Amino acid sequence: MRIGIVCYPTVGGSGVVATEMAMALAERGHEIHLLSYDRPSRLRGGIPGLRFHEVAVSAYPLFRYPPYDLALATRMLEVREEAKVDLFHVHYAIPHAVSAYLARSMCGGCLEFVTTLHGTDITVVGSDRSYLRPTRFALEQSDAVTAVSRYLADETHLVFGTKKPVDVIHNFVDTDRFQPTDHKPWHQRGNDERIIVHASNFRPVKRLADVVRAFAAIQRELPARLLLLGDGPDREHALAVAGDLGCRHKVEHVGVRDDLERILPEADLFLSASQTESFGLSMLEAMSCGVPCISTAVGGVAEVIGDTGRLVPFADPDAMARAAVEVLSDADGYDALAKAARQRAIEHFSTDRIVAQYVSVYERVLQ
Ligand code: GMT
Repeated sequence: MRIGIVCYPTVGGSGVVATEMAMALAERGHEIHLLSYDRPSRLRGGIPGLRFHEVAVSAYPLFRYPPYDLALATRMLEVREEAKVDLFHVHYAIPHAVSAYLARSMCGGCLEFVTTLHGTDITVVGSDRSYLRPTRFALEQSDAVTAVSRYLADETHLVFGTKKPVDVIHNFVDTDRFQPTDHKPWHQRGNDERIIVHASNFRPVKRLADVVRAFAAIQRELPARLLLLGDGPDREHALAVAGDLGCRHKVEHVGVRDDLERILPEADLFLSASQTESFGLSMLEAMSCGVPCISTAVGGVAEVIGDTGRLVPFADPDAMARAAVEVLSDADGYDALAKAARQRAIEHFSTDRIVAQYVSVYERVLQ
């Protein structure tokens, strides 16, 4: 198939999923055209059958907000004409699904498109009504809609009041790239300091300060160090909280890294304190490395970690700390969880399994 994939290029999960999809499809013999306003950070060069098309948005003094959605619709049409793509797959509804609808209307219905919902494209419109109507319209016009969790599919019906069928296709992980190394777990190391990790874009929804509060309580009970992977608006606040709680010297801000597969296997535990999380891709990457997760019980997280980690109430760092201390104090229980996490990633979320589900949606649309 010839497929156009549209995504955000940034470190956010939807861009990661779309880019990994593009590479996986190209490696399976499909011709892939990836469209975005910048080169996605996960995109590796030199993959035969995969081309990146930049969407340029011209600045003009009159435009306080340059109309990216129009530039994208135009670029989609150009790619359709040049490369004869069979269909477009847009990741994140706002504004990509609207641009796809516009491109299709401009060519008299010459193209099909599939929209994948990732999270805040639905949950944000629940609170910001200015995006609701065009997004609902574009979803209803999509040839197929998928969501990355059952939770998000249900939320879509609730927020939009639409009956549009939504296929649930979970996110996936490259279980060969993200795999355990010969790094030993805490109880087999000479130094029994537990390595705890968190990875995100440090936006308010991630509640980074709650991760730090939980860590502060953990390290009062056990020797531990916290690695913060990523960056974003809440970094300084969270580090200040670590200072206030007297554990700043045990918290390391590692920053944005593109070699997570090297760092995650060195961790003993992953913490997530999100307020909402439709899936939680970085938790899946940790699980694939054999790292158990403790997360707030929100959104679609239970669908990801199942019984291979622990879920705690939202905004309760003490409960998170208690769960972590329990997990990090029982060597046998810990090993069983780590093994189960890796096994779950392989059985339910492998690239082969999930990419095949998307391909069957494409085939259905193109019938
Ligand atoms: O909403 C965001 O945080 C951004 C969004 C994205 O596009 O990067 O993340 C969402 O999509 C990810 C990939 O499907 C999911 O793993 C995240 O759980 C989801 N984030 C939220 O729901 C908050």
